[in-house]
Amino acid sequence: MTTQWWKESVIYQIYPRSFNDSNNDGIGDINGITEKLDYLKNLGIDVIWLSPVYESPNDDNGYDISDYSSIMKDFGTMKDWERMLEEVHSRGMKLIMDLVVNHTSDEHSWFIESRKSKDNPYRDYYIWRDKPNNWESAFSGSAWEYDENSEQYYLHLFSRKQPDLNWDNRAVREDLYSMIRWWLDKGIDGFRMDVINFISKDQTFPDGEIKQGKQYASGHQSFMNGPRVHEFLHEMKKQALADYDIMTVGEMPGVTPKEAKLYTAEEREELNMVFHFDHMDVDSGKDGKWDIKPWSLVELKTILSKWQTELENKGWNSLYWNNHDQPRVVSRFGNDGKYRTESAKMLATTLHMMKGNPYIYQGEEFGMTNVAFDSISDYRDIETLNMFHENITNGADEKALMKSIYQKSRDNARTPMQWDASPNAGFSNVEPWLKVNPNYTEINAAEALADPDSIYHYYQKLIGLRKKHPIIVHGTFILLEPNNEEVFAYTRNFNSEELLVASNFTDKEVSFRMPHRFSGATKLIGNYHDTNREKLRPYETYVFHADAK
Ligand code: TEU
Ligand code: CA
Repeated sequence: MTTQWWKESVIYQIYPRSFNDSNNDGIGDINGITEKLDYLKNLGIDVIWLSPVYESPNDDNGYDISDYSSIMKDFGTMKDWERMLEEVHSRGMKLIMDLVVNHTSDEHSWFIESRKSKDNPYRDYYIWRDKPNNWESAFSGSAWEYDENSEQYYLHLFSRKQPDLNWDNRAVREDLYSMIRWWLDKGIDGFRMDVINFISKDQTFPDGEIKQGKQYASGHQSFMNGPRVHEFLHEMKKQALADYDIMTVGEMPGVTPKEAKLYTAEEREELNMVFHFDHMDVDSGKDGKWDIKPWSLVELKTILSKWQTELENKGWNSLYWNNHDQPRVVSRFGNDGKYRTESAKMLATTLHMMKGNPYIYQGEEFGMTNVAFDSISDYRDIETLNMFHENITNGADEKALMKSIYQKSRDNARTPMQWDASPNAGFSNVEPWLKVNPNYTEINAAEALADPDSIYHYYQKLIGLRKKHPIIVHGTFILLEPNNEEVFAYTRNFNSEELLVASNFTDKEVSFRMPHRFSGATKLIGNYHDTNREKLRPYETYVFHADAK
């Protein structure tokens, strides 16, 4: 019998490598997470999403798994993991793990076998062809790698050390389902599923269309939301997930609201919710994420509003600004200088008052910002490094590349958690695997905990509101003033209650007249000042609650 306990939950994502280093080897670890569980409980977190901690050679920091049922040595032992789970549950919190089954590491035993020969029993666990097509890898270069030994090419949508599994092979699915049940039997509370809408490929592997000036094509139309993806997810639900009272969220680059309804409609028995990427592309030009363009609030709120209204009563949204792949939102859509605190609170309010589950990424709760390391040698992310070296080879200007990296590199999210103002931000006693953001002396958890007016305490209040007011979980969403380029305002309606949420996304005072029906409403949160209720200060935000009863 599965309930829907997760619908009211606030989820916190931990990127273990950068969270807390308990044994001073410069790398975050599981015992380091256990040390910080009270910090998360006090914030009001219900569910922890733990990025991969399985055995991995770390080509993509754990998203390249070489053994699904053992813990990466850098992170600790299975005993450490079991103790952490016990401590999470003893605090009334839940844990979901990261399920990375579109691909494995090339050091996984299945791939080691598969590449031995064309007639090896594991050959068809992966995707081998005599000739490559023209698809590009997400991490630069061709999506196919030639294997000298067995004289064929294998597909890797990500790094060449992340060969794609062949989900069209039932044996692969059966092995994965038993691994999933093995983890669920250990007592976890669900999964975040990595690029799970990529698992079904058009088996003819057609060439894509190569854009002007590019060497490769994107194969997106052949593997995003592919021909058998719903069949596979429904089968996974029935054969691996249905007996457990858990939550599932699918990470789905390129998913549309129409597709999302198919993935998350309860009666279809696939997933509970999905992460879409539409709002993460508003500052990307036609050449993708590194081709940065100015973003527009009207475009951002139109996208978020579309997802709110299209999934109403037909699916379920996950709400996020940040994760380990995205730059820090206070630098991206807020103001990480003069108005860092105000804009972080404004962004949090805008997101948390919408319908769906809000996700908080480590450090977001006290306004950690992007980083700008002097040299490319300070960066670690494979996506960033491959893009840099590929473009330098093609004669790109280093300064321009570094500017794109400062705004979009995934390492912006992966600098060590800033716990306090002590050396290495209290993350470790030694130089960490990735440098700490130098602003840790002013921006850290200790400082935020000590300041009642901090971003941290504001997040605590926001999460508290969700527990108190069912309208936040269940109310319908209506966007106000869709063409207002400065203010993102919307209402939520539930029975006789109504919420008004208004946020000034600019560093100027702007006019925004509160609808008259809220004149007698109660302010739930926000440092609102204007008694005439017609102006918003820079990055000011508020939530008013009207109850027609
Ligand atoms: O990311 C999927 C994905 O689409 C990424 O390529 C993301 O869009 C890109 O990095 C944004 O710059 C998942 C994981 O979240 C990511 O960390 C992994 O690198 C990737 O899959 C492969 O497992
Ligand atoms: Ca460590």
